[in-house]
Amino acid sequence: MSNTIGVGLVGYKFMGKAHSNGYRQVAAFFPDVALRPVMKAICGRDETAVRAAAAQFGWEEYETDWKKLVARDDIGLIDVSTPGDTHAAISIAAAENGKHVFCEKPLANTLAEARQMLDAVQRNKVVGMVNFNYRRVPAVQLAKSLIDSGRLGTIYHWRAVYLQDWIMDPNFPLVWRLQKDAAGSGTLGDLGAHIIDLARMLVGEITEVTGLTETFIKRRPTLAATTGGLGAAAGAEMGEVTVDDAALFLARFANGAVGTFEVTRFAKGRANCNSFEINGSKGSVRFNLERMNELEVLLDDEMPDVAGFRTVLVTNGNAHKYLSAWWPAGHIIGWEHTFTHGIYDLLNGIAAGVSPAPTFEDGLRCQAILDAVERSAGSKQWVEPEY
Ligand code: SOE
Repeated sequence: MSNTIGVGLVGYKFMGKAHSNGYRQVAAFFPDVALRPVMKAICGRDETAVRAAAAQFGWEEYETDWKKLVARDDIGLIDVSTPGDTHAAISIAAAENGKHVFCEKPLANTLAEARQMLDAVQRNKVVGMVNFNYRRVPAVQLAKSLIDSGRLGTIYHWRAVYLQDWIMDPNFPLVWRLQKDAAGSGTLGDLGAHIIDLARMLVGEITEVTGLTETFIKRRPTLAATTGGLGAAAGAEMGEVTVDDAALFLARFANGAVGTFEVTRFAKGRANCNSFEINGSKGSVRFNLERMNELEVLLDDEMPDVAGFRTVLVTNGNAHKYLSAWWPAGHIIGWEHTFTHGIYDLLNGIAAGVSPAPTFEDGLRCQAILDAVERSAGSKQWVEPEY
């Protein structure tokens, strides 16, 4: 029987639900996990709603004040699943109280906040991990192992898009993700952060960027109510959209590769298309989250008459990290599993006293790139990230 750690989760909506599921599943499917999470308390300001969430997701108790949560003696890990404007305050307070921190992406709303957050976890010698969950899709891991073992050769191109369409209706209201004060930025931070993180993991560090951002619908009805997931009901007033609806940028990598990034919530028909292609001197890979158990692979070592992309079904049991924990080969997994994989690595990291990647340092580097893209969009120049 492994040791346990008390967990306190701030946020009970979309991400709170996804993270709760991860804590519930992890020890059942990964019995070797070094620390078993005890779901002590979930926290939110609306008492009726957070009480219902505690019961629904399986938390022992609830709190309505995160300051109380981060001070509790029975809690060793604070999970920050709130909008970006509270990431810094909660994470820093948690670290100052000696708690390990698991924070939703992007790490912060500004580069300055990200620096303070990294400093807080380092100074207090606690584990800090950012939930860039797509790192732990088995097909993405397969792409990484092909790159790391040299089978794609020298990497020349990174080409990534993250496309959604859930706010195309002009009557869709001003949810927090459309307000700069709450979210920091729009598609750039929400979706761009994911593909920046994947690019850093798969290709390497980014040295300069040039980009643009656009807001297609500048005024929307104010928010009357959230209705679950990303859904929301519109009120009667109108308000200003203060973030980007789309962002595009070019990048140069330290290793000589070049990349393109495009993110939007206005790609009609694309619900959650997080996709990249990588081209190397000896091969290429292509991934699309909408077919997340597959990786398209082309390798030079094929017979010329049958050479071409092949679609690899990434489900073969022990061959890939994480998969053997779930089901027999051929029984595919889904989006929610990526959260459990991250939580598994997080708990093992805490037991070993090591922050698993993506660390707060990774979160800071991603934030520096987001910041550089925004500066470049303003100046219409190439800009270097301020790491
Ligand atoms: C909404 O755009 C959203 O839920 C993001 O916030 C998530 O990070 C992404 O994984 C899916 O889309």
